[in-house]
Amino acid sequence: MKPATDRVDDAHANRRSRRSVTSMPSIAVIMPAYNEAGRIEQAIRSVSRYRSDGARIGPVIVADDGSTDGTREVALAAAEREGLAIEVLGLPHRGKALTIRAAMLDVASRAGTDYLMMLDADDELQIDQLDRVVWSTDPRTIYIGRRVDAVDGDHGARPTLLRRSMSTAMRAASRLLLGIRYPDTQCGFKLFPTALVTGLFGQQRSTGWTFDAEILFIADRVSKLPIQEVPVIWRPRGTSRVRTGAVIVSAFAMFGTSGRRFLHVYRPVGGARVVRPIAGDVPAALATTKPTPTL
Ligand SMILES: Nc1nc2c(ncn2[C@@H]2O[C@H](COP(=O)(O)OP(=O)(O)OP(=O)(O)O)[C@@H](O)[C@H]2O)c(=O)[nH]1
Ligand SMILES: [Mg+2]
Repeated sequence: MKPATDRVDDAHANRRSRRSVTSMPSIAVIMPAYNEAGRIEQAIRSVSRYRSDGARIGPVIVADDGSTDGTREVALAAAEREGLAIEVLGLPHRGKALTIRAAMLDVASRAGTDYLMMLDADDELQIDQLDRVVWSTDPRTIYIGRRVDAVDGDHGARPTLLRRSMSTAMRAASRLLLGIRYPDTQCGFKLFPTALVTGLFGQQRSTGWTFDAEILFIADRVSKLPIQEVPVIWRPRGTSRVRTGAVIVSAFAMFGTSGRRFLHVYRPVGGARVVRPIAGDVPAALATTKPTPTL
């Protein structure tokens, strides 16, 4: 049996050769970061290396909402060392959900890329796993990471029993209250077509842990947008900062989303009709989709 390092190298090489035959869209990366001085350097390095490898990545934006541990300085220094241009947004401290929302809306209005990627700044979900995406010809497709134990010869860590139980509860709640069936709604590895970001995140009302589920609900159940899951490996780096208590409190917010669901508050984004591409189809231009509602 090959040593673990060789298996990891083989997995990277396999993914790289796959990328050369698929057409990757251009992607702006938004990394939410709060007190990530200890982990963000490695995340910046991974993004930079992937970009130098030929991936269509950039701009790279760190969405910091008031870190007190020098995250901003560490990120800028790491980017300079790597020769990667990054922008650090200094947002008021309002937590991950509202920081992501603010950054997505801001960057969507000026990025000029096909996609906005939301990527955790702790390098636990490495960006080169974008090579696993089978890019659709439908430009409205949303891609969401789904953490798995192993894929393509790559092996990840198994979350603790507590985290698995929390994910199970989250899965059940999203299915019962929102009617969505994605097993890993919380994965910090997601891509949204830039043209749809304002319509989706502009309708986000969740301020806590369940915001991903709200966005997926608007995309899936309200807007019937195509959503593709991407198997990704998760490699923990340090202790998780997700607190059970905060998750339980924030889970109640899903009742709010569910209430808005039944009051028909959410509006479809990007045209409510699903167009399934067939072989030889010319990809539909985003400009031809219905205008997205603004609230
Ligand atoms: N801007 C901002 N980013 C945050 C905040 N809380 C978490 N993040 C970022 O979100 C990403 C994921 O963090 P968390 O979901 O809190 O959890 P984690 O400790 O990585 O937990 P795991 O799910 O176990 O990996 C990291 O890049 C964090 O820095 C916040 O309040 N503001
Ligand atoms: Mg993490």
